[in-house]
Amino acid sequence: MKTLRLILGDQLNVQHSWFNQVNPQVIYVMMEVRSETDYVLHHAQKIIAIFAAMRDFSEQLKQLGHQVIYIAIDDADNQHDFAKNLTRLITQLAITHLEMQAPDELRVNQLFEQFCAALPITSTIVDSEHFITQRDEAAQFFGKRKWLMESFYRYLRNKHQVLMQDNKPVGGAWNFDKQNRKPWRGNPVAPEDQRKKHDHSQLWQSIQMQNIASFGQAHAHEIAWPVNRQQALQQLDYFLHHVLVYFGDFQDAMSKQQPRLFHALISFALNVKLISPMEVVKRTEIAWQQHQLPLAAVEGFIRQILGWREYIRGYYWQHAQQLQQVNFFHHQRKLPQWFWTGKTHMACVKYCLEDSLENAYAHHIQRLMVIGNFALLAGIQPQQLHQWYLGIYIDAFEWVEMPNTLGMSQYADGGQLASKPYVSSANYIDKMSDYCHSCHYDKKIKIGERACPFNSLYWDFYMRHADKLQSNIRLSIVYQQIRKMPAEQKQAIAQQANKYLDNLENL
Ligand code: FAD
Ligand code: DLZ
Ligand code: SF4
Repeated sequence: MKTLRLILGDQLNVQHSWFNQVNPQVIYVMMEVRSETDYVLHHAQKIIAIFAAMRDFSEQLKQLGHQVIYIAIDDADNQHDFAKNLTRLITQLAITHLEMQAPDELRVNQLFEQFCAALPITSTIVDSEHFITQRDEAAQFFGKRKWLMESFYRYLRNKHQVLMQDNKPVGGAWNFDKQNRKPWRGNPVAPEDQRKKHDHSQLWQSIQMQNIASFGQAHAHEIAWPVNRQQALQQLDYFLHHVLVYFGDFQDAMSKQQPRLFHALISFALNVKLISPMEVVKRTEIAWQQHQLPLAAVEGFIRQILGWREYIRGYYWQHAQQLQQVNFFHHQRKLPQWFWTGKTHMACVKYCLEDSLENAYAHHIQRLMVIGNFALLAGIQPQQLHQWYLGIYIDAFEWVEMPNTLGMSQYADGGQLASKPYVSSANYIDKMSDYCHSCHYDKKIKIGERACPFNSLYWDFYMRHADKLQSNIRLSIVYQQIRKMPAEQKQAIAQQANKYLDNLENL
């Protein structure tokens, strides 16, 4: 049986059982195709890093003795479509069997299901051997119950005996999140970016020669994202041994001095499968023992990987079809033009957008509590925002980006993923960051020329959507406060908010 095995750009898992043996009857194929570069407008660094990682991976496989066909973006016979390139190779090489690893995205999954069904040869889709859970494990776990990350996380801690002792959580509690919400005021000093920069200017040139549209800063001569397993493990080890100690405390902090703060910067490596979530968890447990790290930091970090990441994936596979259209609040406003330039007077949004455009990265709280917060308060059409998030972040693949954007950040699924909308006024942003000092707007003011837009928009959001939200028990304090507000104050807030909403482009 002459077998062709397709490896996608986010399936760079050298530990996959496919590669245990060299088989002369097996040919691997990888391809840089316009169907993938163009399905959304991508950040330049994302295209460069994916192609660089794919190229590195194919070389690694060749060195291990495997046969690999690599179709580069500028190859003359590249038809820029998975199905077309595969069809050509199947005929040219007289292939009798096709294999691929299960894709992580519904669009690509459907494409291959249709393609394989119409093939005159046999085909098999195998597991990608990356995730800790099966696609439908969360759906089976919850059944008809309300989805809640914490319960799935506890189930996985138990199932895989992570941070467990005598079947109880170590430290006597499952979750130490309350200890994890400190602002950062410059102490301890945040770590320098230790990642080795690599030069991919030539690759960037060939991408540009193909007129592939992109945005954001390419910085092709100094790409910092790990493009092979060795670089990814180096970054992970550096984080575990030098940075994790502060991760818990400052997980939610934001600073214009130090955009990355104490985050791991491993999402790209994880999502293209250079490293696996279980090995990250295991290495974290070992680092905890070796360095006697604070349990709150270790548990908080493990919860992101074992808890959130697996939960989000399960949620995606259960809801992917509906998520394409959800819009619980019927928000229809256009994404302001300055999302692509960072040119807004709101300092917090400006810094977070600039970080994102510069590095194809912003950390979780910047994505959730500044950019996403603003978009939800401003009533931006959620799918437009989803396209933006999918394009800009180095780690953005639909299975993880879409539930985070539409579910967690925009509450567009009506609260199936999150138990309340993640919105705030200036208060929270000021508490957790140093953004407000340099802002054109005044964080303390709700009404008036220089009033911080987050303030009026926050209250207006809850007043506008009272019919949908006021019965939510987690929002009872908010609605108590609204009920106590004098009518004139409510009116003034609504007027101020409308002024801003009518003028989003100039905020
Ligand atoms: P750290 O903060 O150091 O966390 C460690 C790891 O935990 C991350 O690498 C990631 O693998 C995992 N993790 C943490 N939170 C989440 C989460 N909510 N969902 C899934 N995994 C999580 N993450 C992506 O990987 N891809 C995305 O496209 C993406 N889009 C997002 C969009 C929005 C609106 C929001 C609010 C969050 C999004 N996230 C996404 C989650 C999170 O912001 C990133 O995983 C994180 O910022 C990556 O940086 P890091 O590796 O430094 O993470
Ligand atoms: C994101 C991306 C890009 C930009 N380019 C390619 C590509 O040329 N070839 C490829 O195999 N994969 C690419 N990817 C990643 C795919 O979009 C990803 O594999 C699918 O979305 C499935 O998750
Ligand atoms: Fe953001 Fe308002 Fe603070 Fe300005 S004052 S940085 S807009 S929260």
